[in-house]
Amino acid sequence: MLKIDNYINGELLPAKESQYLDNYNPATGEVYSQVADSTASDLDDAISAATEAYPKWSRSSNEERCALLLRLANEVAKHSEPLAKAESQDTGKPFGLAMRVDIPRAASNLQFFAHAITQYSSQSHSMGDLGLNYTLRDPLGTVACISPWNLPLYLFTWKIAPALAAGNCVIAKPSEITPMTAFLFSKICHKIGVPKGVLSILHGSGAGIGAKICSHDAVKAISFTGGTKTGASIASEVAPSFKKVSLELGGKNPCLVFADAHLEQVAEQVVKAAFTNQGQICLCASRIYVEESVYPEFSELLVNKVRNLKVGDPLEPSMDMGSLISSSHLQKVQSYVNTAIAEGAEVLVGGSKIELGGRCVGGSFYEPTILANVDQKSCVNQEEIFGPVVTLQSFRGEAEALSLANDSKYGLSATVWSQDVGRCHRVAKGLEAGIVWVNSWMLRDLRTPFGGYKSSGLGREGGLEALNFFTQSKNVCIKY
Ligand code: TXE
Repeated sequence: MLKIDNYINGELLPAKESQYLDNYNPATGEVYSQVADSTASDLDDAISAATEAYPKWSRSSNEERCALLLRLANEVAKHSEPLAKAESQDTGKPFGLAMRVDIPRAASNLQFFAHAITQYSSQSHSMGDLGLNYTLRDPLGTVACISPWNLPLYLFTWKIAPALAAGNCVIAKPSEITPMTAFLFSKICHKIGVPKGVLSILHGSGAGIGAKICSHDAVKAISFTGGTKTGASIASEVAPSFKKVSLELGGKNPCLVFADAHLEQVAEQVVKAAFTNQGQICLCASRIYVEESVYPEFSELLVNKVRNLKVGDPLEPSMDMGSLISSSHLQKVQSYVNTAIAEGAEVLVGGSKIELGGRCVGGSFYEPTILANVDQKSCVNQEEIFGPVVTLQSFRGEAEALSLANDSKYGLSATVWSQDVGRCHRVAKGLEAGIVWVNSWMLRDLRTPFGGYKSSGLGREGGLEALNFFTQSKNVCIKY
């Protein structure tokens, strides 16, 4: 059976203590590979390699780092098909989605920061005849990039690219649930000759090697994406060490549909926003609020479109949705639906596991689900389900729409659908969310700051914010 090894000091190496975890294909329920469960001794080797590589790498030119990242981007693009297949096998998402979104975005993450670093500038402040100040931005040293299972290579490169571009050495840990694309990426790094020690990819459990990476003295910053609980535990663990921490956490994202929206088109878009990747994207819309006057019409439109979604074998090109990430995650999703029903909610569509035959007989497939009459304060409306389950309710006027949308401990993203320009600006201003889409969803400009309000995270990724996170500034003041 294929073993997914670590990438340390430019080499693909087995876990030193030969510990491996089973790696499942969630669409079939079968173990299809084994992933290294790294220990402290693997980490020591990665840290030593990074420490040795840092002096030369941190002094390399922006142009050198740009060229390396562009070579990585080109190789990722050239290997889109095997990477997309691996992504689909690891996550259960449709192969077509990985080909259309995940892998191209992984390549564009690398490209974006390759170019961004060549335009990265700092400031100077003149004090007239008295003197001059100028700001230098230096890399931090060895940094940690820890990514989750839902968009494996997409979020892995989203962190690694700016960290490397800024001149840091990186220790990256992908989710132990979806390690395959990171493994194939490490083979690409080996092939193109990423300088030894500049990037290490350590596999293994979060509570195990993940925690060890974060708490290691040599690690100067942590860029983390994952659950809010995990983010909180990492932040509390490392607080005494004054490491920089960026946390991209969960969301419970509202979607506001006003009466003047083009309801047919918006219903189409809301289905995408709610059920892409089986609803396992932190930016997915999970609370749909519809202006009362059009609630009956819109809910019928939405239910009919969701009924037509095809759920099945992720390798089938015609599939809209594949498998959830695991059977335990499916049980978590089902538990929320059961709670909603017990509280008196109405299941407008979905609500059950899908049993498939053939190679997917052991898979974790779940019906896209819309729940109505869910109390605003119910855990179903307040907690992140992270699956293909949305709630649907009406509102009267902008004030109530905002009050409902903002009634959450999360504040990651929000979507607003209306043809009234003034209203769109007013509502966007009033939403407590780090990312607001108006008449669109997931339209991304990588230059923009990315991150959440409230319990959705700490810090910002994307664009210059990411380069600022992975550098430290020094102000030099010279008296004439
Ligand atoms: O995240 P975890 P998981 C949410 C979503 C999901 C929940 C858990 O609700 O159900 O988080 O998902 C590593 N020190 N999101 O299990 O456990 C772990 O190995 C260091 C939203 O994926 O937080 C993995 O690599 N590392 C999110 C990564 O952290 C630790 C996307 C994420 O694992 C660690 C994914 C520790 N103590 C899930 N514990 C988003 N915002 O997109 C775990 N890890």
